[in-house]
Amino acid sequence: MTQKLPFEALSVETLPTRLGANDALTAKIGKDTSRWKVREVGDGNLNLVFIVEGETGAAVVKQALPYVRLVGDSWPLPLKRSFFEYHALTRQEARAPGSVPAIYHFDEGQALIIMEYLSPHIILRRALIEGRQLPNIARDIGLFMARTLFRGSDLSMVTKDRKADLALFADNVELCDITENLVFSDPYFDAKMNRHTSPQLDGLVAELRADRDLKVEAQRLKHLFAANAETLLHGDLHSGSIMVTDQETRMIDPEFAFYGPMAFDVGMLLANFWMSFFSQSGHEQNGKRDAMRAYLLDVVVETWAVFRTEFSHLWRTERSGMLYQKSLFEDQGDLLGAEQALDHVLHSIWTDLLGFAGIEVHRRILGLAHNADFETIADADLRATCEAKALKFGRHLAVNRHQIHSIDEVNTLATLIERENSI
Ligand code: SR1
Ligand code: MG
Repeated sequence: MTQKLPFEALSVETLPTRLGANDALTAKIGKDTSRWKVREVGDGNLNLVFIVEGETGAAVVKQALPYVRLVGDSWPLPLKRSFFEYHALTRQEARAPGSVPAIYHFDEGQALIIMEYLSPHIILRRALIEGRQLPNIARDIGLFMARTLFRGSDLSMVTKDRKADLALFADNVELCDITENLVFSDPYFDAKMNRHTSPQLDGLVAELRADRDLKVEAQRLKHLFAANAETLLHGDLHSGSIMVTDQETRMIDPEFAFYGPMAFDVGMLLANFWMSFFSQSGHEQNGKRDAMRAYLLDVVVETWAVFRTEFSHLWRTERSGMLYQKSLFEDQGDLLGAEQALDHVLHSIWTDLLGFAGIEVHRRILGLAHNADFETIADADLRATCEAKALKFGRHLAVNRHQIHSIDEVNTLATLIERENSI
Protein backbone atom coordinates (compact mmCIF):
# COMPACT_ATOMS: atom_id res chain seq x y z
CA MET A 1 0.00 0.00 0.00
CA THR A 2 1.38 3.43 -0.89
CA GLN A 3 1.49 5.82 1.99
CA LYS A 4 -0.42 9.08 1.61
CA LEU A 5 1.93 11.96 2.29
CA PRO A 6 0.65 14.99 4.15
CA PHE A 7 0.10 18.10 2.04
CA GLU A 8 3.20 20.21 1.54
CA ALA A 9 3.45 23.31 -0.58
CA LEU A 10 5.96 23.03 -3.41
CA SER A 11 8.73 25.55 -3.96
CA VAL A 12 11.06 26.22 -6.86
CA GLU A 13 13.76 24.42 -4.89
CA THR A 14 11.77 21.34 -3.81
CA LEU A 15 9.77 20.71 -6.97
CA PRO A 16 12.37 18.62 -8.84
CA THR A 17 12.90 16.29 -5.87
CA ARG A 18 9.20 16.07 -5.09
CA LEU A 19 8.05 15.43 -8.67
CA GLY A 20 11.18 13.86 -10.19
CA ALA A 21 9.56 10.40 -10.09
CA ASN A 22 6.21 11.48 -11.47
CA ASP A 23 5.80 9.45 -14.66
CA ALA A 24 3.30 11.81 -16.27
CA LEU A 25 5.63 14.76 -15.80
CA THR A 26 8.86 13.00 -16.76
CA ALA A 27 7.19 11.56 -19.89
CA LYS A 28 6.56 15.14 -20.95
CA ILE A 29 9.70 16.97 -19.93
CA GLY A 30 12.39 14.33 -19.37
CA LYS A 31 13.74 12.42 -16.38
CA ASP A 32 16.95 14.33 -15.76
CA THR A 33 15.90 16.66 -12.97
CA SER A 34 19.31 18.34 -12.96
CA ARG A 35 18.27 19.85 -16.30
CA TRP A 36 14.88 21.08 -15.07
CA LYS A 37 14.28 24.82 -14.88
CA VAL A 38 11.51 25.81 -12.50
CA ARG A 39 9.79 29.22 -12.27
CA GLU A 40 6.90 30.24 -10.03
CA VAL A 41 4.66 32.45 -12.13
CA GLY A 42 1.36 32.52 -10.22
CA ASP A 43 -0.09 36.00 -10.33
CA GLY A 44 -3.65 35.02 -9.44
CA ASN A 45 -5.29 35.51 -6.09
CA LEU A 46 -5.24 31.94 -4.79
CA ASN A 47 -2.62 29.42 -5.92
CA LEU A 48 0.97 28.52 -6.75
CA VAL A 49 1.72 28.07 -10.45
CA PHE A 50 5.06 26.71 -11.65
CA ILE A 51 6.40 26.38 -15.17
CA VAL A 52 8.78 23.43 -15.33
CA GLU A 53 11.03 23.08 -18.36
CA GLY A 54 13.10 19.97 -19.00
CA GLU A 55 15.11 18.44 -21.82
CA THR A 56 12.13 17.30 -23.84
CA GLY A 57 9.41 19.78 -23.05
CA ALA A 58 7.61 21.89 -20.49
CA ALA A 59 4.58 21.59 -18.22
CA VAL A 60 2.62 23.63 -15.72
CA VAL A 61 2.26 22.50 -12.11
CA LYS A 62 -0.56 24.24 -10.32
CA GLN A 63 -0.94 23.72 -6.59
CA ALA A 64 -3.61 25.03 -4.26
CA LEU A 65 -2.53 26.53 -0.95
CA PRO A 66 -4.52 26.03 2.24
CA TYR A 67 -5.23 29.77 2.32
CA VAL A 68 -6.01 32.70 0.00
CA ARG A 69 -2.67 33.76 -1.46
CA LEU A 70 -3.82 37.35 -1.95
CA VAL A 71 -4.63 37.77 1.74
CA GLY A 72 -2.40 35.24 3.53
CA ASP A 73 -2.97 32.47 6.07
CA SER A 74 -5.47 34.56 8.03
CA TRP A 75 -7.98 33.44 5.36
CA PRO A 76 -7.93 29.63 5.18
CA LEU A 77 -9.31 28.01 2.04
CA PRO A 78 -9.76 24.25 1.45
CA LEU A 79 -7.32 22.43 -0.79
CA LYS A 80 -10.33 20.66 -2.26
CA ARG A 81 -10.73 23.47 -4.80
CA SER A 82 -8.07 21.66 -6.80
CA PHE A 83 -10.38 18.62 -6.99
CA PHE A 84 -13.18 20.80 -8.38
CA GLU A 85 -10.83 22.44 -10.86
CA TYR A 86 -9.66 19.05 -12.09
CA HIS A 87 -13.20 17.72 -12.49
CA ALA A 88 -14.39 20.92 -14.17
CA LEU A 89 -11.50 20.78 -16.65
CA THR A 90 -12.33 17.20 -17.61
CA ARG A 91 -15.97 18.11 -18.20
CA GLN A 92 -15.09 21.22 -20.18
CA GLU A 93 -12.73 19.21 -22.39
CA ALA A 94 -15.47 16.66 -23.06
CA ARG A 95 -18.09 19.33 -23.79
CA ALA A 96 -15.92 21.82 -25.67
CA PRO A 97 -12.93 19.82 -26.97
CA GLY A 98 -9.67 21.73 -27.32
CA SER A 99 -10.80 24.68 -25.19
CA VAL A 100 -8.81 23.95 -22.01
CA PRO A 101 -5.24 22.82 -21.27
CA ALA A 102 -4.59 19.06 -21.42
CA ILE A 103 -4.30 17.43 -18.01
CA TYR A 104 -1.34 15.09 -17.43
CA HIS A 105 -1.79 14.25 -13.75
CA PHE A 106 -3.91 15.07 -10.71
CA ASP A 107 -2.83 14.49 -7.11
CA GLU A 108 -5.72 15.16 -4.76
CA GLY A 109 -3.66 14.89 -1.54
CA GLN A 110 -1.10 17.43 -2.72
CA ALA A 111 -3.86 19.50 -4.39
CA LEU A 112 -1.86 19.70 -7.57
CA ILE A 113 -2.62 19.45 -11.24
CA ILE A 114 0.09 18.90 -13.84
CA MET A 115 -1.06 20.25 -17.15
CA GLU A 116 -0.12 21.50 -20.57
CA TYR A 117 2.19 24.51 -20.73
CA LEU A 118 0.50 26.89 -23.12
CA SER A 119 3.12 28.76 -25.10
CA PRO A 120 3.36 31.38 -26.54
CA HIS A 121 -0.04 32.12 -25.00
CA ILE A 122 -0.46 35.07 -22.67
CA ILE A 123 -3.29 36.05 -20.35
CA LEU A 124 -6.05 37.76 -22.33
CA ARG A 125 -6.30 40.61 -19.81
CA ARG A 126 -2.65 41.45 -20.38
CA ALA A 127 -3.10 41.39 -24.15
CA LEU A 128 -6.06 43.76 -23.92
CA ILE A 129 -4.14 46.15 -21.66
CA GLU A 130 -1.35 46.17 -24.23
CA GLY A 131 -3.89 47.08 -26.89
CA ARG A 132 -3.64 43.82 -28.82
CA GLN A 133 -6.59 42.84 -30.99
CA LEU A 134 -7.02 39.09 -30.99
CA PRO A 135 -9.03 37.99 -34.03
CA ASN A 136 -10.56 34.77 -32.68
CA ILE A 137 -11.51 35.34 -29.07
CA ALA A 138 -15.18 36.15 -29.65
CA ARG A 139 -15.71 33.01 -31.69
CA ASP A 140 -13.72 30.76 -29.35
CA ILE A 141 -15.20 32.03 -26.09
CA GLY A 142 -18.73 32.22 -27.50
CA LEU A 143 -18.50 28.57 -28.57
CA PHE A 144 -16.94 27.52 -25.26
CA MET A 145 -19.73 29.10 -23.25
CA ALA A 146 -22.56 27.79 -25.42
CA ARG A 147 -21.17 24.24 -25.45
CA THR A 148 -20.25 23.93 -21.78
CA LEU A 149 -23.36 25.68 -20.50
CA PHE A 150 -25.79 23.79 -22.76
CA ARG A 151 -24.15 20.38 -22.43
CA GLY A 152 -23.85 20.65 -18.65
CA SER A 153 -27.55 21.31 -18.17
CA ASP A 154 -30.84 19.41 -18.09
CA LEU A 155 -31.30 20.45 -21.71
CA SER A 156 -28.73 17.86 -22.62
CA MET A 157 -27.67 15.57 -19.79
CA VAL A 158 -29.32 12.46 -18.45
CA THR A 159 -30.96 13.89 -15.36
CA LYS A 160 -29.58 11.21 -13.05
CA ASP A 161 -26.03 12.06 -14.17
CA ARG A 162 -26.63 15.77 -13.84
CA LYS A 163 -27.98 15.36 -10.32
CA ALA A 164 -24.96 13.25 -9.33
CA ASP A 165 -22.66 15.92 -10.73
CA LEU A 166 -24.64 18.65 -9.00
CA ALA A 167 -24.10 16.81 -5.71
CA LEU A 168 -20.36 16.52 -6.39
CA PHE A 169 -19.89 20.22 -7.10
CA ALA A 170 -22.29 21.28 -4.32
CA ASP A 171 -19.37 20.72 -1.96
CA ASN A 172 -17.44 23.63 -3.49
CA VAL A 173 -18.94 25.69 -0.68
CA GLU A 174 -16.03 27.98 0.23
CA LEU A 175 -15.36 29.11 -3.32
CA CYS A 176 -19.06 29.84 -3.82
CA ASP A 177 -18.97 31.74 -0.55
CA ILE A 178 -16.20 33.95 -1.95
CA THR A 179 -18.34 34.83 -4.96
CA GLU A 180 -21.50 35.25 -2.88
CA ASN A 181 -19.81 37.77 -0.61
CA LEU A 182 -17.14 39.41 -2.74
CA VAL A 183 -19.28 39.83 -5.84
CA PHE A 184 -22.83 40.32 -4.65
CA SER A 185 -22.63 41.94 -1.21
CA ASP A 186 -19.31 43.46 -0.17
CA PRO A 187 -19.23 46.22 -2.82
CA TYR A 188 -22.46 47.66 -1.39
CA PHE A 189 -21.43 48.17 2.24
CA ASP A 190 -18.30 49.02 4.15
CA ALA A 191 -16.91 45.47 4.10
CA LYS A 192 -13.54 44.98 5.78
CA MET A 193 -11.48 44.03 2.75
CA ASN A 194 -12.97 46.56 0.32
CA ARG A 195 -10.82 49.21 -1.24
CA HIS A 196 -11.31 51.83 -3.93
CA THR A 197 -9.45 54.73 -5.48
CA SER A 198 -9.75 57.28 -2.71
CA PRO A 199 -10.57 60.08 -2.20
CA GLN A 200 -11.58 60.44 -5.87
CA LEU A 201 -14.35 57.84 -5.75
CA ASP A 202 -15.52 58.38 -2.15
CA GLY A 203 -18.64 60.32 -3.13
CA LEU A 204 -19.70 57.84 -5.79
CA VAL A 205 -19.08 54.90 -3.48
CA ALA A 206 -21.33 56.47 -0.83
CA GLU A 207 -24.02 57.03 -3.47
CA LEU A 208 -23.89 53.42 -4.65
CA ARG A 209 -24.05 52.07 -1.11
CA ALA A 210 -27.15 54.17 -0.51
CA ASP A 211 -28.77 53.12 -3.78
CA ARG A 212 -31.76 51.04 -2.75
CA ASP A 213 -32.70 49.88 -6.26
CA LEU A 214 -29.16 48.77 -6.94
CA LYS A 215 -28.85 46.84 -3.68
CA VAL A 216 -32.18 45.10 -4.21
CA GLU A 217 -31.11 44.13 -7.72
CA ALA A 218 -27.72 42.86 -6.51
CA GLN A 219 -29.49 40.66 -3.97
CA ARG A 220 -31.98 39.38 -6.57
CA LEU A 221 -28.97 38.38 -8.66
CA LYS A 222 -27.30 36.75 -5.66
CA HIS A 223 -30.54 34.84 -5.07
CA LEU A 224 -30.46 33.65 -8.66
CA PHE A 225 -26.79 32.69 -8.38
CA ALA A 226 -27.39 30.70 -5.21
CA ALA A 227 -30.70 29.07 -6.10
CA ASN A 228 -30.66 28.36 -9.83
CA ALA A 229 -28.47 25.27 -10.24
CA GLU A 230 -28.95 25.24 -14.00
CA THR A 231 -25.61 24.08 -15.38
CA LEU A 232 -21.95 23.51 -14.54
CA LEU A 233 -20.39 26.97 -14.65
CA HIS A 234 -16.76 27.85 -15.07
CA GLY A 235 -17.53 30.16 -12.17
CA ASP A 236 -14.73 32.72 -12.70
CA LEU A 237 -14.71 33.38 -16.43
CA HIS A 238 -12.95 36.72 -16.67
CA SER A 239 -10.16 37.85 -18.99
CA GLY A 240 -7.57 36.70 -16.42
CA SER A 241 -8.89 33.12 -16.81
CA ILE A 242 -8.27 32.99 -20.55
CA MET A 243 -4.99 32.45 -22.40
CA VAL A 244 -4.52 33.55 -25.97
CA THR A 245 -2.36 33.75 -29.04
CA ASP A 246 -3.52 35.38 -32.25
CA GLN A 247 -4.89 32.01 -33.31
CA GLU A 248 -5.78 30.15 -30.14
CA THR A 249 -7.91 30.66 -27.04
CA ARG A 250 -7.91 28.43 -23.95
CA MET A 251 -9.94 28.77 -20.78
CA ILE A 252 -8.10 28.05 -17.52
CA ASP A 253 -8.69 28.11 -13.74
CA PRO A 254 -12.21 26.73 -13.25
CA GLU A 255 -11.75 26.16 -9.51
CA PHE A 256 -14.93 28.17 -8.80
CA ALA A 257 -16.93 25.66 -10.86
CA PHE A 258 -20.37 24.80 -9.52
CA TYR A 259 -23.94 24.47 -10.72
CA GLY A 260 -25.47 27.89 -11.23
CA PRO A 261 -27.27 30.07 -13.77
CA MET A 262 -25.95 30.06 -17.35
CA ALA A 263 -26.02 33.84 -17.47
CA PHE A 264 -23.38 34.12 -14.76
CA ASP A 265 -20.44 33.01 -16.92
CA VAL A 266 -21.64 35.05 -19.90
CA GLY A 267 -22.24 38.18 -17.81
CA MET A 268 -18.90 37.99 -16.01
CA LEU A 269 -17.06 37.53 -19.29
CA LEU A 270 -18.77 40.42 -21.09
CA ALA A 271 -18.27 42.66 -18.04
CA ASN A 272 -14.54 42.14 -18.40
CA PHE A 273 -14.64 43.27 -22.03
CA TRP A 274 -16.62 46.36 -21.04
CA MET A 275 -14.18 47.10 -18.21
CA SER A 276 -11.33 46.81 -20.66
CA PHE A 277 -13.23 49.29 -22.87
CA PHE A 278 -13.52 51.83 -20.01
CA SER A 279 -9.88 51.33 -19.00
CA GLN A 280 -8.43 52.05 -22.45
CA SER A 281 -8.25 55.82 -21.92
CA GLY A 282 -5.88 55.10 -19.03
CA HIS A 283 -3.49 53.36 -21.43
CA GLU A 284 -3.09 55.97 -24.16
CA GLN A 285 0.51 57.01 -23.41
CA ASN A 286 1.65 55.63 -26.74
CA GLY A 287 -1.30 56.78 -28.80
CA LYS A 288 -5.07 56.91 -28.88
CA ARG A 289 -6.95 53.68 -28.33
CA ASP A 290 -10.05 54.47 -30.44
CA ALA A 291 -9.51 51.40 -32.63
CA MET A 292 -9.08 49.23 -29.54
CA ARG A 293 -12.33 50.57 -28.06
CA ALA A 294 -14.17 49.81 -31.31
CA TYR A 295 -12.61 46.35 -31.37
CA LEU A 296 -13.76 45.59 -27.82
CA LEU A 297 -17.35 46.56 -28.59
CA ASP A 298 -17.22 44.37 -31.71
CA VAL A 299 -15.92 41.49 -29.58
CA VAL A 300 -18.90 41.89 -27.25
CA VAL A 301 -21.34 41.84 -30.19
CA GLU A 302 -19.69 38.83 -31.80
CA THR A 303 -19.32 36.84 -28.56
CA TRP A 304 -23.02 37.21 -27.82
CA ALA A 305 -23.94 36.41 -31.46
CA VAL A 306 -21.74 33.28 -31.51
CA PHE A 307 -23.12 32.19 -28.14
CA ARG A 308 -26.73 32.59 -29.33
CA THR A 309 -26.12 30.85 -32.65
CA GLU A 310 -24.29 27.88 -31.13
CA PHE A 311 -26.74 27.58 -28.25
CA SER A 312 -29.63 27.60 -30.76
CA HIS A 313 -27.86 25.00 -32.88
CA LEU A 314 -27.40 22.73 -29.86
CA TRP A 315 -31.03 23.31 -28.88
CA ARG A 316 -32.17 22.07 -32.28
CA THR A 317 -29.72 19.17 -32.61
CA GLU A 318 -28.78 17.96 -29.11
CA ARG A 319 -31.79 18.65 -26.90
CA SER A 320 -31.98 15.24 -25.29
CA GLY A 321 -32.45 16.13 -21.63
CA MET A 322 -35.64 16.29 -19.61
CA LEU A 323 -36.25 20.00 -20.23
CA TYR A 324 -38.40 21.16 -23.18
CA GLN A 325 -38.40 17.58 -24.40
CA LYS A 326 -38.88 16.96 -28.10
CA SER A 327 -41.93 14.76 -27.46
CA LEU A 328 -43.80 17.94 -26.57
CA PHE A 329 -42.74 19.89 -29.65
CA GLU A 330 -40.82 18.56 -32.67
CA ASP A 331 -42.20 15.02 -32.33
CA GLN A 332 -45.70 16.50 -32.66
CA GLY A 333 -44.65 18.58 -35.63
CA ASP A 334 -44.61 21.75 -33.51
CA LEU A 335 -41.30 23.25 -34.55
CA LEU A 336 -42.56 26.71 -33.71
CA GLY A 337 -43.20 25.67 -30.10
CA ALA A 338 -39.58 24.59 -29.72
CA GLU A 339 -38.41 27.91 -31.20
CA GLN A 340 -40.72 29.88 -28.90
CA ALA A 341 -39.27 28.05 -25.88
CA LEU A 342 -35.73 28.71 -27.13
CA ASP A 343 -36.55 32.41 -27.40
CA HIS A 344 -37.69 32.44 -23.76
CA VAL A 345 -34.56 30.66 -22.55
CA LEU A 346 -32.25 33.01 -24.48
CA HIS A 347 -34.21 36.02 -23.27
CA SER A 348 -33.76 35.00 -19.62
CA ILE A 349 -30.04 34.49 -20.17
CA TRP A 350 -29.87 37.95 -21.78
CA THR A 351 -31.68 39.76 -18.98
CA ASP A 352 -29.70 38.04 -16.25
CA LEU A 353 -26.30 38.36 -17.91
CA LEU A 354 -26.73 42.15 -17.96
CA GLY A 355 -27.30 42.12 -14.21
CA PHE A 356 -24.35 39.84 -13.50
CA ALA A 357 -22.17 42.01 -15.74
CA GLY A 358 -23.12 45.18 -13.87
CA ILE A 359 -22.34 43.63 -10.49
CA GLU A 360 -19.03 42.20 -11.72
CA VAL A 361 -17.96 45.69 -12.83
CA HIS A 362 -18.77 47.08 -9.39
CA ARG A 363 -16.93 44.44 -7.41
CA ARG A 364 -13.73 44.84 -9.45
CA ILE A 365 -13.62 48.54 -8.54
CA LEU A 366 -15.09 48.56 -5.04
CA GLY A 367 -14.30 45.15 -3.55
CA LEU A 368 -11.19 43.16 -2.63
CA ALA A 369 -10.20 41.68 -5.99
CA HIS A 370 -9.47 44.47 -8.44
CA ASN A 371 -8.34 43.92 -12.00
CA ALA A 372 -5.17 44.99 -13.73
CA ASP A 373 -7.07 46.86 -16.46
CA PHE A 374 -7.66 49.67 -13.97
CA GLU A 375 -4.92 48.90 -11.43
CA THR A 376 -2.14 49.45 -13.95
CA ILE A 377 -3.28 53.04 -14.56
CA ALA A 378 -0.69 54.78 -12.39
CA ASP A 379 -2.28 58.24 -12.36
CA ALA A 380 -4.96 57.97 -9.66
CA ASP A 381 -7.12 60.78 -11.09
CA LEU A 382 -7.14 59.20 -14.52
CA ARG A 383 -7.82 55.78 -13.02
CA ALA A 384 -10.70 57.15 -10.98
CA THR A 385 -12.23 58.76 -14.09
CA CYS A 386 -12.15 55.42 -15.92
CA GLU A 387 -13.52 53.59 -12.89
CA ALA A 388 -16.29 56.12 -12.29
CA LYS A 389 -17.52 55.68 -15.85
CA ALA A 390 -17.48 51.91 -15.49
CA LEU A 391 -19.36 52.14 -12.17
CA LYS A 392 -22.07 54.27 -13.75
CA PHE A 393 -22.34 51.83 -16.65
CA GLY A 394 -22.51 48.86 -14.26
CA ARG A 395 -25.29 50.46 -12.24
CA HIS A 396 -27.32 51.08 -15.37
CA LEU A 397 -26.99 47.46 -16.48
CA ALA A 398 -27.91 46.02 -13.10
CA VAL A 399 -30.89 48.25 -12.41
CA ASN A 400 -32.35 48.55 -15.92
CA ARG A 401 -31.62 45.09 -17.22
CA HIS A 402 -35.27 44.30 -17.94
CA GLN A 403 -35.60 47.38 -20.15
CA ILE A 404 -32.49 46.78 -22.28
CA HIS A 405 -33.21 44.88 -25.46
CA SER A 406 -30.06 44.59 -27.53
CA ILE A 407 -26.30 44.40 -27.29
CA ASP A 408 -26.08 47.47 -29.54
CA GLU A 409 -28.09 49.40 -26.97
CA VAL A 410 -25.57 48.43 -24.28
CA ASN A 411 -22.60 49.35 -26.45
CA THR A 412 -24.20 52.71 -27.29
CA LEU A 413 -24.61 53.34 -23.58
CA ALA A 414 -20.94 52.45 -22.99
CA THR A 415 -19.87 54.82 -25.78
CA LEU A 416 -21.98 57.69 -24.44
CA ILE A 417 -20.66 57.27 -20.90
CA GLU A 418 -17.08 56.97 -22.17
CA ARG A 419 -17.45 60.31 -23.98
CA GLU A 420 -18.77 62.17 -20.93
CA ASN A 421 -16.32 64.78 -19.69
CA SER A 422 -17.31 64.83 -16.05
CA ILE A 423 -18.76 62.05 -13.99
C1 SR1 B 1 -10.15 35.91 -2.66
S1 SR1 B 1 -10.32 35.45 -4.28
C2 SR1 B 1 -10.76 36.86 -5.13
C3 SR1 B 1 -11.14 36.63 -6.54
O1 SR1 B 1 -10.09 35.98 -7.23
C4 SR1 B 1 -10.62 34.98 -8.07
O2 SR1 B 1 -10.03 35.00 -9.33
C5 SR1 B 1 -12.11 35.21 -8.09
O3 SR1 B 1 -12.48 36.13 -9.10
C6 SR1 B 1 -12.35 35.76 -6.75
O4 SR1 B 1 -13.57 36.45 -6.64
MG1 MG C 1 -8.41 32.17 -10.98
